[in-house]
Amino acid sequence: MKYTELNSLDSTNVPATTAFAVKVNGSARTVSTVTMDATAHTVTLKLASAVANGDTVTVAYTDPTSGNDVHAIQDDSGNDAATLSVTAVTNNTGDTTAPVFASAAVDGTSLVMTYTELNQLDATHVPGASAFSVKVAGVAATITVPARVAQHA
Ligand SMILES: [Ca+2]
Ligand SMILES: [Ca+2]
Repeated sequence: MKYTELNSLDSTNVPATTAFAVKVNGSARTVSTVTMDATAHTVTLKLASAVANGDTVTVAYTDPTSGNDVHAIQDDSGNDAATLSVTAVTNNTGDTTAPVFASAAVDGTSLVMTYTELNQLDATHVPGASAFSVKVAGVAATITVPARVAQHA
């Protein structure tokens, strides 16, 4: 979370972990620690368990009271940041799950192999035709066109 502030954020009197509500795919995820980088104006929440690639993540923050609190997201002068309602979080967690072969079908000269994959397949770095071996009625067939990767359905 990044805040705009002319001065430094107060990295000493940080809010309690319970002031934050993080949800992963709609389920609450425990916040273990809260740290603040005074000059970068960032509040970093460490989560009890890791978020996976493709998960939908939201964050919310509740200012402890409407008055001036000792422990809050605040600047060096003690001015508290406002309550933040449920806000979408950009998920930068990398994809470490490989595509899995699902099925193959042929229609005339087009042989289509379908893979299951949460994200898009890489249509730029495709394998060469030599990576494939196709037999028709037990006889090796020539693959004349480079393999083409299309978006999965
Ligand atoms: Ca307050
Ligand atoms: Ca304050």
